[in-house]
Parts: sequence; structure tokens; C-alpha cells
Amino acid sequence: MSNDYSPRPEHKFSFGLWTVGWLGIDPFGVATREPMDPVHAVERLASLGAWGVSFHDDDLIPFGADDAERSNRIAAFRKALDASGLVVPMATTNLFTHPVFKDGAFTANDRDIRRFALRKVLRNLDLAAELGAKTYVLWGGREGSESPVAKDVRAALDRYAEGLNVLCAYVREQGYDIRFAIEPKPNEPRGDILLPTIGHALAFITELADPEIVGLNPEVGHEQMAGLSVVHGYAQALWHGKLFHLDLNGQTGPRYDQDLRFGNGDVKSAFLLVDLLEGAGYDGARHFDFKPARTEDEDGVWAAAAGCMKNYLIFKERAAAFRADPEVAAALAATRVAELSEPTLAAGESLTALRTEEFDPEAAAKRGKGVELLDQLALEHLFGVR
Ligand code: GLT
Ligand code: MN
Ligand code: MN
Repeated sequence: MSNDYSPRPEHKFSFGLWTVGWLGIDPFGVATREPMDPVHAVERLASLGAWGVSFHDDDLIPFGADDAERSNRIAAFRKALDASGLVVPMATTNLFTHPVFKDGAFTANDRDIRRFALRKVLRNLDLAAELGAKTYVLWGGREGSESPVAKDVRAALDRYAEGLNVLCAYVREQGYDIRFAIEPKPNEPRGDILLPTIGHALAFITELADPEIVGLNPEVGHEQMAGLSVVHGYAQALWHGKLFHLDLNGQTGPRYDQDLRFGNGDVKSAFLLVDLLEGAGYDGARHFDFKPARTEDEDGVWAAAAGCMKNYLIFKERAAAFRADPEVAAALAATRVAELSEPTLAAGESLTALRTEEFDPEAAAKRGKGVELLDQLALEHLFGVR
């Protein structure tokens, strides 16, 4: 087992400013930490071995700031990026904190609020392009309802699609090298959020005017909040060519959005997700969207950020060991995993050949599938005992 789990820029680890900068405010308590200067966050992330930093407009420029303050903040951030070598792979818009968005942004019933939301995104898209971001995330946390009586869901989806169509057309018109990534979440802060899962979002994208530049930013914990398999969900996003970006974190089953450090929570899913991403050659950002526990001071924040990256590298090394183990190869062969890649019909084969084939279902039904042994080997590699 190798012991070099030191993160380096080529690993493409990135963090949202809002993650390490989370103040620890929750529905029951006030902040437990001081606000963090984005410049400080950039410096510390770079020194830990991260590659990138992402931001919401309001993480960088306080809501309502005047033009002078806006330029100063952007200039300081840019200077820190240049000095540290950190890049901005992704940016996004805060369409959820200010009370104006309490009934949604792109899908607010009030048309003037929807128009304001679009203006806010357009403005930050210009900044994202200026800072070199290639992905623009859309997390519609406030797009939803507590009562479907007060929200015409079909009209809301029309307006959601309209908003995305406007943004795609703008990006094309400006010649920006930016793609959009929708982040699904089933609930919280709304009782029910629109586009609640990877599957809903994938279906929605097919109805857009320019589906090519719209994909997904799935978050580990959000799929688990919906009680779904993270590995199945990410694999399907990959299959559709829509895994544009991702949010790595931890969650323990369906409950409130825990945003645990990556590796905490459902360890097995985290390990198998890294195995999937590395095996599929995913080459985008390994972006962490987590909240350092409210119990922590700033040292704890950096311990958590370092832990996210280290855990990813441990899982990556464990997955490589699992894949290289001859006993695993034999177990995989016994479960016929590779056989699934063989088309069910041979090229040009007639249905007559299929329909007249000899087959003994009783004998086939008796075959054991060898899953328990294979899964046990995966766990032993994860535990580090092989
Ligand atoms: C917010 C949310 C996240 C989203 C971010 C993007 S902000 O913290 O909980 O899941 O990824 O807007
Ligand atoms: Mn979350
Ligand atoms: Mn997220």
C-alpha cells in the first residue's frame, strides 16, 4: 500500500468558497466561526494542494455592493489566484439566500423576480468567463414549493426551461467556453425542489433548446437524501455524457442535507464512486461541496478540507489495488461482469436464430452469481487488509 496521499494540482481537487467559509449557521443556532476572506481561502487551499476554487457571486461580492467595491473584491481575488496558481473551474449564482428568492428564482410566481434572477446570473456569467470558468452550476434550491397548490409545476418547468434557454443563447452569442450543470436535490430548503434527482434533470435537459451545453452537477449526499444509489446515478449521468461536474461530500442515509466531509457517512458508496470515476476516465474537477462541522474552529476547517482530498486519494489507491488483484479478476469472471458488455444479439444476427436457440432456464437459474465473494473482496480492499 502506497503512503503518498498528498494532494497535488494534477489531482484536480477544487472547493467552493462557501464550503471552507461556512460560518456554521444552522436552523437552530447562530454562527460559530468568523467570516473568511476569499483571499485567505485561496491561499490556504493552494497550500493544501488544491487545484481550484469555485464561488457564488455573493461569496465574492456581497449582495448589493456598489461598483467600486465589486471591482476591488474581484481584483483582490484575481491577485490571489495569480499568486497561488489556483484556477476557477466553476462558478455559480446565489439565487437562494436573499428573501427576494423565497418563492424561487427562475420559477418564482412573480415575473419581476424571475427577471431579476436572470439578470443576476447573466452578470455573474460574465465574471465566470473572465476568470476562466468552464462550468456554470445551477442549483435551484428555492425552485419548488411547500404546497403544490401554490405552484403550477408544469408552468414552473416551462419557466425553468425558458431561463436555461436564455442563458444558453447568451453563452453562445458571447462565444463563452462555458457549459451549464444542473445540480439536483430532492428537498431542503424547499419542501419539494424541482428537478429532485439525476433522472429528473436528465429528462428535463432533453426538452431544452440547446441540450448539448447542459449537463449535471450531481452531489453525493443529494442522491442519498432521495434514498437512491449514488453509483447508479453517477454511472447513468456518465452514460448520457452528462457528468459535466460533481459535488463530492458525505451523507448518512435519507435525512437533512449533512454535507459531511468526503469519506464521512457512507464510506462504501464513496469508495465505489471513486472506483467508477477513475475507471471511466472522468477528467473533470473533483469538487468538494461539504460543510466543516459546526463544532470546529478554523484549524478544524482545514483538517476537514485536507481530509476530503486525502480520502479521495486513499479510495483511488484502494480502487486500483482492487482492480489489480488476481483474486478479484477471478471473482469478476465468475460473476460474468465483463459478459454484460457483449451485445445480446450478434452483429447481423436474425431474430429467427434468437427465437430458435436451445436454452435450459432451469439449469441457468441454478447458477450462483458469486456476488458475495466479489463484494467481500471489495470491502477488504477498502478496509486496507489486502
Ligand atoms: C449550497 C448547496 C449546494 C450547492 C451550491 C451551489 S450552494 O450550499 O447546498 O449543494 O452545490 O449553489
Ligand atoms: Mn448538500
Ligand atoms: Mn452541492
